[in-house]
Amino acid sequence: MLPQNPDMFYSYAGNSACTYLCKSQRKRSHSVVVPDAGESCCHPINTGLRAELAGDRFSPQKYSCTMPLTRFSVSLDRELLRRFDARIRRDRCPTRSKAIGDLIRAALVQDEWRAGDEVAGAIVLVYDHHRRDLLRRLANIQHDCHATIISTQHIHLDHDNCLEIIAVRGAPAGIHDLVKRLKAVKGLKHVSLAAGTTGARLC
Ligand code: NI
Repeated sequence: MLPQNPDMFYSYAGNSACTYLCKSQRKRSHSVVVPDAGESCCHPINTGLRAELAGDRFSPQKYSCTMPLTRFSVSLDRELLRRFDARIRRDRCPTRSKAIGDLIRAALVQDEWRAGDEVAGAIVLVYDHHRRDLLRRLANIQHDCHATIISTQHIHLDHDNCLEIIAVRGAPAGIHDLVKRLKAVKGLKHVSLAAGTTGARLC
């Protein structure tokens, strides 16, 4: 079965080629690019596609999921493992393997930022739009950094307060520079950066 409400299905082939398949496209033509037999795929959607399309023009073998997994044993302090398991339960993480994989990916994303690779993320601002000159200053900074900014979303939280989410992509230095310039603006109640990734180097 396919997931209940997927806006977009994700198919992964090899290390670099990603194919996005909209639900509507699938219904129209099934014209999807799928991993060739033997290539890696790492998303559960492939299982769904396999079932969905098995009776159609694609053979199930074309979707065979051959993402290599490696088992390894880890020795940990008992108390450390107990706390880790408690955290997994609290976060409703289904398995230790997933939890460890998430930690590794988070560390690799930090490496991307340190190494100066292309990264992506979001800057969150909260401010009172009545503050004198504030909107003009924010607009000037964002225009100066337009190459880094993908989009900006503005939400009117209440009569006074605004939430602004600035999606960014590019070199970490450029993003940090933008954050510093925003933090220097007087009148902002909150500035934070969610340091994410383009996902291109992760699986
Ligand atoms: Ni507003």
